[in-house]
Amino acid sequence: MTLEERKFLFPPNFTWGCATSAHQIEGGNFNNQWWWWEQQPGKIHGGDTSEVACDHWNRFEEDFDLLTQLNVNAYRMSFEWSRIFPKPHEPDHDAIEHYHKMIDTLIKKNITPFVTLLHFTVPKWWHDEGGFKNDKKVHLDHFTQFVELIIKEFKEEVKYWNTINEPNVVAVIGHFVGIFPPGEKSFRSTIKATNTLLKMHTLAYHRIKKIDHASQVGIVKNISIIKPYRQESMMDRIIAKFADYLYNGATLRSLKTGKLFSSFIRKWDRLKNSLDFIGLNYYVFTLISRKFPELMRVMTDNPDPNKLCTGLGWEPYPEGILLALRRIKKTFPNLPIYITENGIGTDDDEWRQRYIIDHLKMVHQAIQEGIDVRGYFYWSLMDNFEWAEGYSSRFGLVHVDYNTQKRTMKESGKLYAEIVKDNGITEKILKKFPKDVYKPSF
Ligand code: IFM
Repeated sequence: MTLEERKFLFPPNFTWGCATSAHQIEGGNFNNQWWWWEQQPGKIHGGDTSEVACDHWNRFEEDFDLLTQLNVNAYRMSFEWSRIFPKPHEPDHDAIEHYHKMIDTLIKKNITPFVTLLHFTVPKWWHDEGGFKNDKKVHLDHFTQFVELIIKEFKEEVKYWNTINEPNVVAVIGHFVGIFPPGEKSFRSTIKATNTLLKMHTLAYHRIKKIDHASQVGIVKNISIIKPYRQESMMDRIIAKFADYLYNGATLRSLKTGKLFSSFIRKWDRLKNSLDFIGLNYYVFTLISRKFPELMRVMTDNPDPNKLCTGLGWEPYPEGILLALRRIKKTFPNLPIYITENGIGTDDDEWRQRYIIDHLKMVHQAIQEGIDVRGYFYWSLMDNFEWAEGYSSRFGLVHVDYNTQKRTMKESGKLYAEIVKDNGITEKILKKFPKDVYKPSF
């Protein structure tokens, strides 16, 4: 095949964007459960907090100019529930007004907003009422009230809604692995939280469609390629299967069948058919072993120094995004898919460039196979507060100096802008990055 032929062009009207979430960039979110979690010693790398984060709340105009420089036609962001309802039933109209200004700024720039309604954070008062382990109607009604208010406010401007970001991560990392709030290690709580999140998704989906039938509503699902650490160990193979079900399979199955997690008969009213599209967040593969105290690891315990391994220890696996897309297609043959996140947390910006190219090639292949991928959002627009990892891991296309809040476009940002402008990876880019570099360790 000649270089000329090896162009990876995407369909016309392909959605190109980048993604963020409110708590990770805005700063000043003191009314949610993450802020409470950050105050507890030892929970966040280096004792970092989200107090200022990227000060995006005050700098959004400057940040949205960066989107223009990146040539993107879409932007995925979240609205912070705890800003809008710092107290139950009492919306903060200034906060709503502020989000209006943000959305209007995007629209003036011809950038389509994709808004997430729940990206990990919930109001602290809601968390104190039992958070995701409480599925009583009166508790879930608070979320529905938030959703209803938001949709009524923004239905003219926002047509793409993500209900919940990564319900499996919220459930598993918060309730089974225990490094996100509420910090539990309980299988029972994990099941309960998964089911509550699925119920919240269902309630949100139908409420949005009732108010604005034309809007497109999806959920954002993180899929990791889960492998046994020791292929020869039957125990590792068994628990890898279990972990795959817990992390990947359970939510997909519930969304498809309408049956709640761990229930073979209990259907939740209207969960089935509650998607207009599905969002895929894909990053890495995960190794599972009885040897690991935490069971699941997104890293090798003895990384080969010749392999690419990020600051977080994550070892990229581009082919995994294709496998994840095929899995979604198999589960939901007719649903459009958006890649709502894909990215790498590293200070080595050349890796980021290779990561983007290698993953986009796989996305391109998926489209060739007939998988209906409508868009790709790089995570993240800029370096930000990476939850339990604090500021130690930089995912941005734009560098943020946390002392001065100065933003600087990285080389990867420039590359992404070129890819977006060309609607794909051209010969010129391929010449610069001629070969794939990642070979996974399993
Ligand atoms: O930063 C997170 C994001 O909030 C959810 N998906 C994974 C990203 C990288 O860890």
